Amino acid sequence: MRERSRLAMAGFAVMMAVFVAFAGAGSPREASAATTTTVNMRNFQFAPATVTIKVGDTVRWLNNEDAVPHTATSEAYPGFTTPVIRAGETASVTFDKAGAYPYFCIIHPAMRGVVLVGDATGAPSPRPAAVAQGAINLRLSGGEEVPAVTTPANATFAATADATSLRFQLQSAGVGMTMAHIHQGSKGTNGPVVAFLFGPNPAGQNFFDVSGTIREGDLVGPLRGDMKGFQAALAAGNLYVNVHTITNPGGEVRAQIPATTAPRPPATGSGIESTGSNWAFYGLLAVIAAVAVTGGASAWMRWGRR
Ligand SMILES: [Cu+2]
Repeated sequence: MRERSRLAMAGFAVMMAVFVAFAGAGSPREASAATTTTVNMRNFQFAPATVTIKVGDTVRWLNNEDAVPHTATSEAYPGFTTPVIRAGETASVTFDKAGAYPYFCIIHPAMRGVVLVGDATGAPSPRPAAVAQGAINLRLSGGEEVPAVTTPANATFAATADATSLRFQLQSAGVGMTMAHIHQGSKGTNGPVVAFLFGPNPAGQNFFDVSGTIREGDLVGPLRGDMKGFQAALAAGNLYVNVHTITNPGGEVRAQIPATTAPRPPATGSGIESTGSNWAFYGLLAVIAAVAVTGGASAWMRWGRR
């Protein structure tokens, strides 16, 4: 009897051991246990730029810079965004749906990455083409809004005016951007729209890069069909560039076009002449980027002007 019960107990122990081992190795729950993958933000890059995870896994971004803040923000709106991650800090996002999630840093839009969840495939979106240099070169900020807006969103506006038109490129990064305009108004005041730069896209998007030419027929509002009035407002420093978002429909980032950058009569032999070729070059880059981005599974991307 004693021998028997010992054998029985040994047999039971072996069975339990086998069961536990099997359960540990083979149960679906154990196999799909959620994991966390770390992406470093370092030297203005996401490293690795591409991560592949399972549904339910988490990506944790770690800012390894000495001082520079970053975000990880999906190109699609609403998608996801981390808060601003300062040096030494982390932020995490858990992905509950399979798919490819291209993302970027709102503060440094050339930083590009992609999270592939499940069987999704893809690559980070191409970096945006550089912003052209014009006679007017502005960086938009929330601080210039009236009242001021606290936001990591930012935009870069370059333009060159002549007597009959204004050529521009506007590159903007923010959450849920719907429209961008030139408004009439002095610094510290809000005024009406006089020209469209981007949108309207009521659905919102988190990045856009548009370029175009505003001519007399494009002017609206109080300056409708009035290029002379537009030029006068430009010369007086009475125009500003404004990007609107779903969160801040009155404007998220803004920059006044200073009077000092108003168009001058074309000076012979001035450096301005050479900007023509730059515009053509950057325009081509922008078109290539646009085709690449819109062709690359980014159905949310819309273009306000052609
Ligand atoms: Cu950044």
